[in-house]
Amino acid sequence: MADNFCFFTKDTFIIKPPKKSPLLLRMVVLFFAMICGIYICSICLKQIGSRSSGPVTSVHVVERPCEAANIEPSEKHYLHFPKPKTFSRAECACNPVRFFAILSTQRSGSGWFETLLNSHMNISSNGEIFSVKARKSNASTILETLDKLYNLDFLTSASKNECTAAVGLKWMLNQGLLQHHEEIVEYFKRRGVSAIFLFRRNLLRRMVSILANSYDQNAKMLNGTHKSHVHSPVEAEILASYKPTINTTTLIANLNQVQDMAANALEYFKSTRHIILFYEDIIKNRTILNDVQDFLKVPRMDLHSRQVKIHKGPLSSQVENWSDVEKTLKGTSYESFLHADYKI
Ligand SMILES: *[C@@H]1O[C@H](CO)[C@@H](O)[C@H](O)[C@H]1NC(C)=O
Ligand SMILES: *[C@@H]1O[C@H](CO)[C@@H](O)[C@H](O)[C@H]1NC(C)=O
Ligand SMILES: *[C@@H]1O[C@H](CO)[C@@H](O)[C@H](O)[C@H]1NC(C)=O
Ligand SMILES: *[C@@H]1O[C@H](CO)[C@@H](O)[C@H](O)[C@H]1NC(C)=O
Ligand SMILES: *[C@@H]1O[C@H](CO)[C@@H](O)[C@H](O)[C@H]1NC(C)=O
Ligand SMILES: CC(=O)N[C@H]1CO[C@H](CO)[C@@H](O)[C@@H]1O
Repeated sequence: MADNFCFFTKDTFIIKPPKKSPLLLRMVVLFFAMICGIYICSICLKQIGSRSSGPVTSVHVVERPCEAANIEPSEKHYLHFPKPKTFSRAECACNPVRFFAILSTQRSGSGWFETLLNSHMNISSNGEIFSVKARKSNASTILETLDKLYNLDFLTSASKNECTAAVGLKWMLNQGLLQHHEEIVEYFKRRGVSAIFLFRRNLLRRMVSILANSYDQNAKMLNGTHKSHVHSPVEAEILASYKPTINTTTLIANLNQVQDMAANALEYFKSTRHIILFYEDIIKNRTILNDVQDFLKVPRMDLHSRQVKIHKGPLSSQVENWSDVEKTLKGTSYESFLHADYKI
């Protein structure tokens, strides 16, 4: 700034008064050079003064935009350097941050999956932010909320420190995601948000989990408190002791609806950067969690969760009217749901 100012004045003086004596002209230029010199010195002194009162790195951040080293040009779109309003990223101000969203349906293991991700020191997944009605009331409130989240200013118990390298949320398809898919897909592409689809292969098992969870909302089987996720085998056993009755009249239509919802979501979001995961596959093969960490480009770590699976063993022992359900699904495309069991 100061340098440009000096050049500018020099040039204008050389061009404008061509007939004055060269000595006078030189004196005037010298005079301005002196003024400039004093001005620059005073600015420098001021900066040195403010530098000694704060950390040197933070001055650098303001002056120079962060640059990610050794990154392919195609990857740059997915890297961000947020400047949160609520705190300072301190020594990690120039660590790149990636944006993600776990897109899932209720009772598909996304709660468990999210606790696994949050056990990573550099991942911050902030839960079902859009379970709150006001935030999903229209597309603009949704995008505003996303802006706040991805700027690291959405403070939840999952918010990490300044060294977060991947920030995201858990988003159920029926929480405004499908309804406002056009604006959200546009946002994901514009800001480089990566989608992690998490579905359940066995939708009949999912239905059992939904019915049992919904029953417990009233029954409160664990000493008068309702729990959707548990941390001990004893609690899991108590919750699993309830055997729901499945309405066989609406069963097929219900399964169709859930399957269509997932298919629609995949179709809408197919042009975003995404990965598709199935709960059953992760249960069987934990190395899939390495694929997820690679997808988020965070260093690989051992991920862990304290949550305990509620419904185990054969499905036939978990449904009150199993023979009816069997009859209804035999010969349909859902027949495999009757047989698929976990071996754990
Ligand atoms: C979206 O909802 C918010 C709050 O519910 C409201 O203030 C705002 O006017 C709405 N915007 C549009 C474009 O409908
Ligand atoms: C992860 O967090 C640690 C400690 O908070 C930090 O030193 C490291 O640079 C972070 N890694 C990335 C990839 O941001
Ligand atoms: C319920 O309460 C009893 C006694 O207060 C306690 O021993 C038991 O562990 C509790 N059970 C659960 C599932 O919290
Ligand atoms: C099954 O659902 C249908 C439609 O909601 C309802 O009319 C019927 O009474 C239900 N059957 C049972 C056994 O609950
Ligand atoms: C487990 O998952 C990894 C990564 O997705 C895959 O390479 C491997 O073949 C899987 N192993 C089994 C036994 O399915
Ligand atoms: C509500 C309902 O459909 N109940 C039936 C569940 O299945 C058993 C047999 O497995 C029937 O006896 C019930 O009437």
